[in-house]
Amino acid sequence: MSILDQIAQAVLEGDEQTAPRLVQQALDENLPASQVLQDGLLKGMNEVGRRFREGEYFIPEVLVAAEAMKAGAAVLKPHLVRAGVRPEWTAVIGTVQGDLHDIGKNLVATMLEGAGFEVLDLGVDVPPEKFVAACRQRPVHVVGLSALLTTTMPMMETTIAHLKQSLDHPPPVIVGGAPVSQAFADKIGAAGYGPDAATGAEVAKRLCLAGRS
Ligand code: B1M
Repeated sequence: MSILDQIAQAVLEGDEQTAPRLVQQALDENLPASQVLQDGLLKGMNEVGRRFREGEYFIPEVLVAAEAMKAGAAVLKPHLVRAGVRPEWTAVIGTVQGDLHDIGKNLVATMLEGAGFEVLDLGVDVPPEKFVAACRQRPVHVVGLSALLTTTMPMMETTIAHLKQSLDHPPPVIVGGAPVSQAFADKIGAAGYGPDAATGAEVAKRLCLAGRS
């Protein structure tokens, strides 16, 4: 079994010790961090999702898999974030109210740091008022909203509306998460959409550059 398949397997088995050790081994073997993420950790997590959907896995298995994925991602993080980049912009990010999924959001935060952002991560289950309060505390250049449940997607629209109503200069909002699409982003008045973490960070950077010119 290749090292990447072993990493995916460690996530599937929820092995919080083995996943980070194998990630380190893959990096030591000079595999690119993005490939370790995509073909190792995320491959395992996608299979977890399939098994959950098919009723082969239940919440306890999904939770331990999520912990193994997080432990592996923590080893990858410094390799995904370019060293020595001074933050040029500030991003506020969070998973919207009612939603507790944070793995994708954490990856987006990591990619934003790599793209030159200082990131204020508000965590999960974040009410609209908390996003507004964070934007009042300091100059914020972009807000990122994540949602993994079809039932919490409408909270993205509520949050955007709240930001627009409450702030004189609301920052642009980017949205993402498995059930979110470009069409949905357009419909709710988001400035951008990221189908994955890397694209999300690119879109955020593009919006900031456009705002500067
Ligand atoms: Co949940 N869950 N879950 N879950 N869970 C899903 C999302 C689900 C699709 C599983 C399924 O049925 N197949 C399903 C949602 C169905 C739907 O609404 N259509 C589901 C459900 C139903 C639930 C519960 C309701 C289950 C229950 O209690 N009956 C419950 C809800 C709790 C709540 O939030 N209130 C629940 C709970 C949980 C756990 C707590 C057990 C755990 C979360 C642990 C954690 O996050 N700390 C969990 C997990 C792990 C999953 C799956 C298996 C994996 C999600 C994940 O982390 N994927 C998931 C099935 C699946 O997606 N395959 C599932 C990996 C992650 C890297 O991908 O988050 O999509 P993702 O992020 C990607 C992109 O979407 C994008 O970038 C990331 C990397 O490329 N992205 C952005 C994400 N946010 C972005 C923001 C951006 C830009 C890009 O800009 C700001």
